[in-house]
Amino acid sequence: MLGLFFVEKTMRESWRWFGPNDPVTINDIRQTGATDIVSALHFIPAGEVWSIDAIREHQALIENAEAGLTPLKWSVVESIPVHEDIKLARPGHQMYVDNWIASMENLAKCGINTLCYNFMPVIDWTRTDLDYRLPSGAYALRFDQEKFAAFDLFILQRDKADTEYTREEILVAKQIYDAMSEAERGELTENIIAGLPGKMADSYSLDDFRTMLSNYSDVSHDSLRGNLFAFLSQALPRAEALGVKLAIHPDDPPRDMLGLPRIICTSADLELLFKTLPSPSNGITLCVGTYGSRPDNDLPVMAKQFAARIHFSHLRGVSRDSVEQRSFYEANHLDSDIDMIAVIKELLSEEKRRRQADSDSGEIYIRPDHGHQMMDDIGKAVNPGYSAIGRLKGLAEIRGVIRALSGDQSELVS
Ligand code: DNO
Repeated sequence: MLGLFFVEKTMRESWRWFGPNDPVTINDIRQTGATDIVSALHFIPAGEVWSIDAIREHQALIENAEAGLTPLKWSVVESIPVHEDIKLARPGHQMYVDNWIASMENLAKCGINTLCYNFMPVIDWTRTDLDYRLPSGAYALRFDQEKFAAFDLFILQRDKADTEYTREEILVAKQIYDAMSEAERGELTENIIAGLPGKMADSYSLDDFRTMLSNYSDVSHDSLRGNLFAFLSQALPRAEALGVKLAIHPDDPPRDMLGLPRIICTSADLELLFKTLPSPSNGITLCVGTYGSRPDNDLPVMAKQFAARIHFSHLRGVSRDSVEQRSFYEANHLDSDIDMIAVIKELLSEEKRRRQADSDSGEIYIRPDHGHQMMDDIGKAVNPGYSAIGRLKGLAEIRGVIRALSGDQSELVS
């Protein structure tokens, strides 16, 4: 009888921890049932080497549990920032490439082998609203294209921005801008250029921001892509030798913005990446919510197409506005525009395939990405998107799906 209830353990449940200042503590995370931690040395400025001592110290904070408590493991790094000079291939950038590789080597020496990173110029992920009220009374993150245009055109007043919007879009943006109070304009600016934890080390004033953007005025998609490939052609051979898996995170939202080229947004972008650099260490973070905020990305299809390249996955749902499809809010993990169950099915099939092939590419780390601010989360200081209860709800739902689908794995892998 007992055998009936035996379910093979699949997918590594991980949880992001921002370090000792994260209001969600390691002991809180332990209670969620997640087994693995996703973290980074956010206090080290972009471009500097992560020393073995600094890594070990952070690792001890995560892994040294009180006797009797379930241990947690720091398994995934998110992220070692890629210095802007590498993205721009500026003279002298080789030092930053060497430092990035040295950090990767030090992490590998400490047993941390899965590494998420991104190649977004200037800004990391971006939202316009950090407390968008849902009908349930909980709060979500939202990207509002019209508000974003109001920021770009009338607050930032970016050079040539008006050539990138239609007349109609400019009119709507102006109405939105006019209706905003000074405080609301300040908050929008803060949210876009200074606020989110993905770019903890970098926040800018409006002037610095304009300067940073102008560095890219002559950088085309092809040249940015060339710079990514040049960086990876140095990092990947070392990663392969060390058994490290690199997992590039998509550009969020996945399209050009603020006149910046963005190059990891679609299946075609990934096809080109792997055609150019087929190394088995060259992989992706399947950020379901990011890719899913474009209507032309079909997530279950992408999960299948790139299955062998997925080392890490952020599970999160988005609902796009019906008319302006570039605007979205972060919906419930299972109820959004994305068929999350179909995505999870693909990930489980891939894990099964790896087990059958006895492949060393191993299990896929997943984490509940972002969560609503709800119940006791409300009113607490949280890193936007990274509240405890909202994420726990997401994890619990995802865990249920995984468990249900894992019961009969014979149907997986078609
Ligand atoms: C947002 C995150 C991003 C991500 C980086 C990865 O919640 O998914 O900040 O950590 O872009 O490099």
